[in-house]
Formats: sequence, structure tokens, C-alpha cells
Amino acid sequence: SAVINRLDYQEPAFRVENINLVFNLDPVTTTVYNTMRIEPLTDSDHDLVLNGSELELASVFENGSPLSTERYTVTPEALIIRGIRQKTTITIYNKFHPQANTLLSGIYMSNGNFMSQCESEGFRRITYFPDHPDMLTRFHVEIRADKEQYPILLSNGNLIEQGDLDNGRHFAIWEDPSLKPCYLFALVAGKLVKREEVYKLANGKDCLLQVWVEPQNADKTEHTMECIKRAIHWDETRWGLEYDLDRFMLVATDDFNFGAMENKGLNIFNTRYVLATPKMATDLDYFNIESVVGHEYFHNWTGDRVTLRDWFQLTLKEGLTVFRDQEFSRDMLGKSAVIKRIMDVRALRSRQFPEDAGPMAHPIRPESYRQINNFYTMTVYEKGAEIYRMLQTMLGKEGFKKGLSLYIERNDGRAATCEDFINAMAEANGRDLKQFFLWYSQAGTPRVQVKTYWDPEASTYTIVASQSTPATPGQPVKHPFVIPIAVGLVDSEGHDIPLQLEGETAPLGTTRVLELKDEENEWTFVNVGSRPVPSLLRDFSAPVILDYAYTRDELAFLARNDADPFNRWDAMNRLMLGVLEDMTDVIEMGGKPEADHNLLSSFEQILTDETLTPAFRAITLQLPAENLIGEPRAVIDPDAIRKARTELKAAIGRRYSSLLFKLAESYETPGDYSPDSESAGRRSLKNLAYDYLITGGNPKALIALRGQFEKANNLTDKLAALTSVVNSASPAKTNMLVEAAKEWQGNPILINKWLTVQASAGTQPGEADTLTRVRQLMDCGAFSIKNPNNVYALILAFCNNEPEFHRKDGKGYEFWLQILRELCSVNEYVAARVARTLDHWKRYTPDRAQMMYRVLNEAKHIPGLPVGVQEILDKSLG
Ligand code: HT7
Ligand code: ZN
Repeated sequence: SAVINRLDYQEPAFRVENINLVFNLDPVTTTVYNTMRIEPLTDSDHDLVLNGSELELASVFENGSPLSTERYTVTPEALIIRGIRQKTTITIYNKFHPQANTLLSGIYMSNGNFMSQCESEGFRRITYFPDHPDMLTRFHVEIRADKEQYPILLSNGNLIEQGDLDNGRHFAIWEDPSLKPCYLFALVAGKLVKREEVYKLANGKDCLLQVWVEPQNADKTEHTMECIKRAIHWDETRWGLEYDLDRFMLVATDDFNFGAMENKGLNIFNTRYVLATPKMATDLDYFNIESVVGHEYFHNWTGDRVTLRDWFQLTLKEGLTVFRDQEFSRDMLGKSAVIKRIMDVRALRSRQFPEDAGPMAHPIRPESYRQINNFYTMTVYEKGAEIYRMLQTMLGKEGFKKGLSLYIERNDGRAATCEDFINAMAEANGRDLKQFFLWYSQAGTPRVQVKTYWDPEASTYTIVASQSTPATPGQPVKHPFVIPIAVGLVDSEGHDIPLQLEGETAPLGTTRVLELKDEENEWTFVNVGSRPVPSLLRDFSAPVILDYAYTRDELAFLARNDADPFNRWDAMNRLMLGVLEDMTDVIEMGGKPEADHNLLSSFEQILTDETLTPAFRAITLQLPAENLIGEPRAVIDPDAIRKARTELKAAIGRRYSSLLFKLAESYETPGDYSPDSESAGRRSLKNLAYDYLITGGNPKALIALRGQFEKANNLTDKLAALTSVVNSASPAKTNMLVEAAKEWQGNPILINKWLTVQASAGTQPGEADTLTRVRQLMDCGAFSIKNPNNVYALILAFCNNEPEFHRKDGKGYEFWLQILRELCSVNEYVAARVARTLDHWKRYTPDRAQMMYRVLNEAKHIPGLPVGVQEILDKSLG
């Protein structure tokens, strides 16, 4: 199907002043009466194009009379009405089939309840409408349904009326006072129970907060309610943004393609980002719930009140809102804020950088697409967030806030573009941001090469930075970006040197933001009496690959001394990566690798540094993920990488066994469970220590972990114990997995974790291989290919298990093809995500690459191949 180009955008020729929807809900066939007040906006002779997909049209009326069939055409994708020259009321009567909707877009069934998902193009699966984000309309919605089956009836805005109808049915009428695009429409109906609270907003108004879940989950929503309140308060205090409706509702469902959705006043969430009790959610789950609840709530301003002109502008709401949720999480962490920054940068490097270097590379504002769902990417979201962060770094917190306020003031109730945002930032701060805007249009991760020169005679220190960005599909040549590089200079005592640039009369702090604007720029600091170690890109001030020839001694020094905690972590991470690269080289050449001395002593030093929080020590001592080790390699051999990583872990576990044991024991968290960052940090350090120990083959660690698995009063400890044992050679894993299944059955979130642990495990000698186990798990009764969470937990986890998926006999790839075939007829969005797991096929050893190439080509012949999957396959094979 057609490629959609950003530059082809056309302003709407009609306005839908308001829409009145009456739903008669039935799982097999739901009927909709849709009455729209339509106003032509131009004098020219445009047809009214109402998008519609998989709908049955029953009848069309104009101003109350049947519309002559000559006036309209119905296609599989639209209802086209001709001859509307003045304000007109169009009424459409149509039907759709919720139970048959396995795409989970539009209105569908989830455990017997009606749920909706309209972003990005789901509303056209409900009724005929100009389904574009710039069509802002006022919604009036009446829901009718069987009262016993569907006692709760929800939609956006305010509840106007409810009551009984004949035949055991009832109704509810909802009116949304705000103008909104149809992708923010929501409807929920079913057997749900609520936790509710009246919350006083900063403006003194009461707001009714409700969290709706299925009855068996009634006791699992306390944390989510607390997160909503924190998010409301934070948006008021940090940005001065207040909530605008009388109620804020959140509904949880097990059947959802994504994490959550910001429908106006009625957010719908995947249960995994709502339900939490100590025995079913890990520390990380508690943390992620806070960030996703925040994210969706913050969309109320950045997404809902100010929405998008077209889907190419997606990063305008997503990048910006991710930036806002990251800031929220950091502020909530207080002293441990850096942990969030480390987690975000780790995710960016391990998932966005590869995307930006692969066949799917696209700017944060893409120029074209065939299926917009393929562009809800790490680039649009996470790199997008970095672009907003860079602006904050360059303009300062106050300057950025001023710019955001101006953007919101100017665009409230409008559908905006990325230009609108940048213009507001530029004007509010009196800055020219033309060059900065290249971050929106150029793909690829810039590489910044830094060289330094210390002149002992002049006591000056010069930093020379140059940038280059590799070609990406469709963009062979790149212009220089504006890159803010936050810099500190660390003296031999480990102290920051006050920084004074040539021409300045006095030092201005110890961290300076240098703006690299040309292909190469240089800066000279004065009064630098001894050779410092540069601390570059502090707090990861730009989404770039930093190329500086640090020695291992310098990295070890920064890991111990840098005043910037992010760079302390980064130095250790670079040190580990360098060592792991060397070890992988040795393994690939058939040798026996050894752990590096410098690394081991830094490891010990950090492990025992009581001035550092346990959370920081734990995250700093985690080895880099396998795909990060693979990324810089000319050819990826997943077996060698896993071997190197396991060997290093085992070497550390053996060498520091008594230290690790002592530490693991002293970081027990007795008493009741609390997910606070201090306790979570202790658990994380303890479990890291046990993991090193068991990888080192320590039998006492196995005993300790079995005990922990049995006695843990929280899921973090229980799951950590299970994961470590499952990844070890110990036969104890079989019983532990059976125990876990018994305890967790009936709870889909826990069962998904159980599936992931097994799909992510390696194959130990004498055991059934991981792929065989994954196939068995697909038949175990706990897995349905129709449930996205199940597919992500089992299939995607397996596809990300590098050595097991990329096994040399190619059976992993055959499995991929089989699953893709099945998914194409169930849920093309989930299929597209699975399809993407082979997009880096060229990077692997030739035998593997050849096999991947073959299945990618075979996949192109899947009957009825959805256009979104085709887009991924074509780009991958590119
Ligand atoms: N804005 C939401 C995106 C979303 C979505 C997109 C495509 C298909 C299904 C979806 N569910 C939710 C989520 C967010 O970023 O806030
Ligand atoms: Zn979002």
C-alpha cells in the first residue's frame, strides 16, 4: 500500500463541530449511531472522506433524511460523501464485531469486558470519521449495554446521566467538554471495581480519581493511586500545569498492544503497569508503574490539550512526554536520581543506538511511513526525549520552562507541529534554534571525537571536539548538529578544577556546557596547572557516541573519583566493555580469556565503598548487556559474547567470594517489604552479589538462593533467586520452576515473568535446549498467541536471547518464521514487533546472516502479509 509523506500534509477541508455517538454494545455485533455536525472550511468542491475499516455500513442520513446512494461511495477504507457545501448533519448507522477483533485496535473484548484503543488509527474501526489527529471535535457519547454483564459504562469527560432501559439493559451518557481528536476517544464497559479518592488540586478544586480493575485485582491498586497523586502534584509544582476535568479515570486490561494510553480523562493501561503488591511486583515494577502513570498523566497537556497536526509529529508528544516522565522519576528518587539517568541511557544505548545504525533508522520526525504503528520507536520516544533534554541543558531549567509555557499557551486546544515547539523555545529565550532543529530531521547517532592537549608552560588545557554522523537510509550526507557537551576536569587528587575559558575573567563553575556546532571546535581553559583527566559528556548531555582514548587507568580513576555520578558509572561501564571486547576476541581466536587486573581492582573498590549507595554500587557493577558488547564488533558471534560475559562474571564471583557473601548477607532487608529506593537498592546489591557467586559455581550461593526463593516476602528477591538458579547448572531449577508455577498460576503478570525467565535462559549441558522449552511452554495452557503480553514475555524474550535464538542450526529462525505466520493473521502490530528482531541480520556471522536472509525473504510470501510487516521486511532486506 501507499507510502505516506510528511510533506503531503493538507489542511482539512471540513470541520466536525461535534459528534454524538450511541453505542448498543454486544460482543458479537455492536451497533453505532454516529451523528456529526459537519462544516465545510473551503469554497472548493471537496468530497468528505470519512475513514472506516472493517465496518458494516447500514445507512447514511443527511439532515435527518436518507442520503441518496449517488451521493456516496463506500470502499474498504472509507465512506466518501459528495456535495456537502454548507453546515450539514450526517448520521451514520454502522456495525462492528468486538469479539472478532484480535488486533486490539478499535473496540474489543478483554476477559468479557469491552475495551478501546484508538491511537493511532483505531477510531475508524468503530465508526466512519475523518480519523486524523488534527480533526478536533466535541464528543457526546451514550453507551447502552446489558446491565448484569456490563454494570460499569465509561467514556471520556463528565458523566451526564445514567439509567435503566428495557430488557435488562442500561445506559450512561458521557460528555467531554474538551475538544479532542478521535485517537483520544475511549470506551470501557464491563464488570469492574474501583479504588477512588477525592483529591484537592492546587487550584482548590476537588478532582475524583478512580482506578478501575477486574474484581480479583481490587487489592492491587494502592500504589497506582499514590502515583497518580504524585504525578498531579509534580506537574503543578514543576511546570505549573493543572488538571482540567472533574475526574481522572484509569482502567487496567490484560489485553493491550502497548504499555498504556492517554485517552482524555480515561487512561487505559496494560495491567502490568497498574497492579502491584509485594508478592506480584518487583522493585523495578513499582518504579516503572510510577513512570508510566506519570507519562500518561503528563500527556494531558503534552498530547491531549496540545495535540498533533499529523502523525509525523509524534515525537512532539512522545519525546516531550518521555522527557517529562524521566524528570518526574528523577525528582521522585531524590538522592538516588542518577540511577534513573543511568537506566535511561543504558536503554538508549542498547536499543536506540542500534536502531539508528540499522535499516530502520529514521529521524525523530520521520519523513515517510507505510504503517504509522511501526514508528512508535525508541527513536521517536527515547531519542526524542534526549532532544528535549538537550534544550533544557542549553537553555537552563528556567529557560526551558519559559519556552514550554509559551508553547502551551500558544497551542492550547490546537494541533501543533515540531516547528511550533521550537519556535516557542527560541522566542522565549531569544535564541536561534535553526541549526538545533536538525535533530528533528537527521537520523543516525553522531560520533564525537575528542582530543585534549595540556600545555604545562601556559597552564592551559585545550579540548578539540569533532563530529561526524554516519549515513542512514535515504540520508547519505549529514550537516553538523549543535551538540552540548558538559565537561569537567578532574585533578590528580580527584577534585574538579574551577573552569575558566580563555577570555573570561574568572572561573564559572566546575562543569561547563560547550556547544559543538561545526565539524570541529576547540576550547581552551586557563589556569590548569597539572594534567587533568577530562570528564566528558557529563550526565550524558547529548545522545552521541563519545570517542576519547581513555586509558584503562584513567577510566579506573574516573570510576573512583568523578564528581559527576553518571560519568562515574560510565567510566566503569567503559572499562568493563573494553575488557569484554578483549575477552570476546580471545574466545573467537580459540584462546582462554582472562579477567583484567585493573577492572578487578575497580570492581572491588566500588563494591566496598560505603560512601556510595547500594543502588549505585549495584548498577555500576552490573556487566554491560550482550548486545552492547556486540554493537562495536565487525561481526557478531553471540556464543563468543555470552561465553566472555559468563567467564568474567564467574571470575569475579570466584575471586571475591567471601567479600560478596559478606555483603549479600549484610544487605538483607528484614521486616515488611517497601519498594522505596533505599530498600530496593539494598536488594539489588544483594542479588547482584549472589548472581556473581552462583555464576562462579559457589555451592553456598545455591543454598542461600534456594532459601531466599522459599522465604522471600517480596517478588524482587523471589524472582532474582529463581533467575540466578535457572541460569546456573544446578538441577534445583526444575523444582523451583514447578513451585513458582504453582504459586503464580492464575496471575497473568506473574505467569508472564515465569515464561520470560525460561525463554531468556541459556541451555546447560544435558538439558533440553531453550527453543524446545519455549515450544513446550507455548502448549502449556498459560500461553495464548492472541495475548500480546504473552507473546512479548515468551517469544520476544526468546528472540532477544542471543545465543539461543541465533543458534547455528538455524532452528531459531525457522521458529521466528512460524510465529510470524501465525501472528500475521492474529495481530499485525505484534507481528511487526517480532519481525523487527531480525532487522540486524547483516551484523552476524555469515552462516547466520545467510539463514536470516532466507527466512526474511520467505516471510515476504506469507499470504495476506500485512503492510506494516511488509514495511519491516522490505527495510530489513533493503
Ligand atoms: N500514546 C500511546 C501510544 C499507544 C499505541 C500506539 C499504537 C498502538 C497501540 C497503542 N497503545 C498506546 C502510549 C504512550 O506513549 O503514552
Ligand atoms: Zn506517550
